[in-house]
Amino acid sequence: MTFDLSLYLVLDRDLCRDHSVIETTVAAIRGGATMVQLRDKNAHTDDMIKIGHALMAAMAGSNVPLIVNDNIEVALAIKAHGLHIGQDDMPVARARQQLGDDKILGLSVESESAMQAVDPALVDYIGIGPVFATATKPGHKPAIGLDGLKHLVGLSPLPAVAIGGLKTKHANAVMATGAQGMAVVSAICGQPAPETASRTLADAILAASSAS
Ligand code: TZP
Ligand code: MG
Repeated sequence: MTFDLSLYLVLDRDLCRDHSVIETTVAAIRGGATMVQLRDKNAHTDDMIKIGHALMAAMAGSNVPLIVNDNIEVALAIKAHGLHIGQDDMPVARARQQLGDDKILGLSVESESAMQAVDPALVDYIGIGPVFATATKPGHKPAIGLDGLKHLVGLSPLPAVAIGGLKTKHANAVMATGAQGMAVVSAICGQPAPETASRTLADAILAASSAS
């Protein structure tokens, strides 16, 4: 499946609060989100499958892929478009084998050594971060900054999306590193108007990518 990393919404049920994850997703896609990730570090598999089915239904016909964070069982159960794993999750080769060749596999990379170990035959895209410190992911690895992002993007054998503390004001600097897009949680989840928040982000990213 083809995909566009420009504006990648990573869901957080706690941050979504007033808007459910479903409402937030539909609004974000209307505003221009190009990828969505179901990420819920507290939910049990059964719960995630329930939400995942509802998300797949809500996103049907949008052409926006739904990626499941870290839980292959959920990804397979809901026939998601892909899976995103971190360095401490299941091995990449096993993820690819269980997922099949037609699905999207994303991998988080936080260091040069991890980037050098990426097998581009197994993975489809790289998530790089955290660019800035963020309260959304407690205990995250040290922030790499825009210079760190540029360095890792330069070493990446695959299209890369930046994550961590990213807001509209960062679009020019992030896109100038060669990243294909920005992944955000709190810049959309929990915003009073998630559709407007997404549109503002998407417009800034588009403008920045045509400039660089
Ligand atoms: N991985 C690295 S930082 C992060 C994840 C999931 C959270 C990003 O959240 P926010 O609110 O966009 O800073
Ligand atoms: Mg993980």
